[in-house]
Amino acid sequence: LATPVEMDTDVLQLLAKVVGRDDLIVDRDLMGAYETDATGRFGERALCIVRPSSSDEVADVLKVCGRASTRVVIQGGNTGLAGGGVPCDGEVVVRMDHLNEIASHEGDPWHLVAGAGATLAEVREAARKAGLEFALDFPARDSATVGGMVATNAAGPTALRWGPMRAQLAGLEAVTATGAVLSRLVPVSKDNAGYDWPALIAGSEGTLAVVTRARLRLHTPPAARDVFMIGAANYDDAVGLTSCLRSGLGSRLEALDFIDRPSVELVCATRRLREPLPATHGVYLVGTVLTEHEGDGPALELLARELPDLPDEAIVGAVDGAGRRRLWEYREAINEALRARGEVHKYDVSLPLQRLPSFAAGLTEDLARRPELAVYLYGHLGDGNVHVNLLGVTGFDRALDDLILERVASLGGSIDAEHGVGLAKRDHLGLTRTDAELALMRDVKRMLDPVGILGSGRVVVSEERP
Ligand code: 2HG
Ligand code: ZN
Repeated sequence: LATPVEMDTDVLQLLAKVVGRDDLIVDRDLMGAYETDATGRFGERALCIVRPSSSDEVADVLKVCGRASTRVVIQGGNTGLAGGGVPCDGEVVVRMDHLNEIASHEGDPWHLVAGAGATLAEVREAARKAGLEFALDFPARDSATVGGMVATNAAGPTALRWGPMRAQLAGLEAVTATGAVLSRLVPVSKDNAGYDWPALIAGSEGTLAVVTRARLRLHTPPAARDVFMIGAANYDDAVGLTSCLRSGLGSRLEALDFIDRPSVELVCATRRLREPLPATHGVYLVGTVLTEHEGDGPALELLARELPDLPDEAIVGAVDGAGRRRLWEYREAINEALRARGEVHKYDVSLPLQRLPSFAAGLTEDLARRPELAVYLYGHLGDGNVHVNLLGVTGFDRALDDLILERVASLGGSIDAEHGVGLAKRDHLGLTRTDAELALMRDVKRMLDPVGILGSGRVVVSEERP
């Protein structure tokens, strides 16, 4: 019988044959960059890093690993926050950066086909060059990749108007754990022939198949995009304003995020920014309004009409590029400002909008018993999506996870909104999924990945686990 070391040597040799020596990294120093994620909380020692250059090479990598029962984790831009894209001990990390081709004019002018390794910024730029737009955008745009975005069903502020990554998919190519290349990239917009497997792979966080290419929908750029910031006294007022804005602006409201007072203070201090509004407020709303056609009328005037009782000093608007960026900076700069202060403990959750005030109040009450923690709340208000960020937590804290996620579940929310379950929340999946749903997920996982090599232990834990 081969010893584990001999088996690993065999696997490494076979992988080198598939991807070529230059795209197999085994040097411990070079591997370090791929072994931890952006939170610094997840990641262990990898067996090696491989960088395939085609879907067929991905398939061959998986076949080699499957035969040896060697586990694999798929990594895009490594911007994940839930531990879904970094290795557990001894896993092969499959980096997708070589599959970064972007092709426009692929049979439908309102689509482009992007390789899994293309970044969000590259997709946005390719769309712009075609005179069109890709709907999603968020701060990790220069690193986050198409494959990772499909795998996590990524979203961000503009998902309010356009839906998350799954809604941007007009087609997908993916490789199953057993090495079958599944391709549905034909340029048709309506296709109901059989089960919608691309929709299943989107959001499966690298546990069912490896995304290799995606056909993405584009849209015509709006005539104008205006940005506003509104100060609200508290979460009740913020929710009231959200309802007014959503019903008054309809599909013209592209994004509506919120920032709590501590996050505004943090960003102002870190970036040396002025207060965004003349007075201070408990909660800040920042949003984007579209003018789709020239004749639609100025967006900020429409907005002011919807909110006649709002005092002038509680709202500012921006219609030029620099002004728009300045207002969104208060929101986009929070993650980096937090990271500069130390290890950040994150929960990405969603709540029915009306329950958001109870959630925030309950959290304050719960965390009053943990005065060493600093709490920052922000997120995508229109979608009821809250990013709970905590400074002062050391390592893993199961009691804290339970406290926060059980509160979310008790209010009818979801323990995961857009970042993924990964390793971070796999043990809490049952809080907002029934036993029957979990059993279905395990069945699907077993069927698509019978040996259990793909992203093993993430998202849904097999029953055998103690
Ligand atoms: C955002 O909305 C991202 O900025 C990251 O989803 C949020 O780091 C976070 O908690
Ligand atoms: Zn977000």
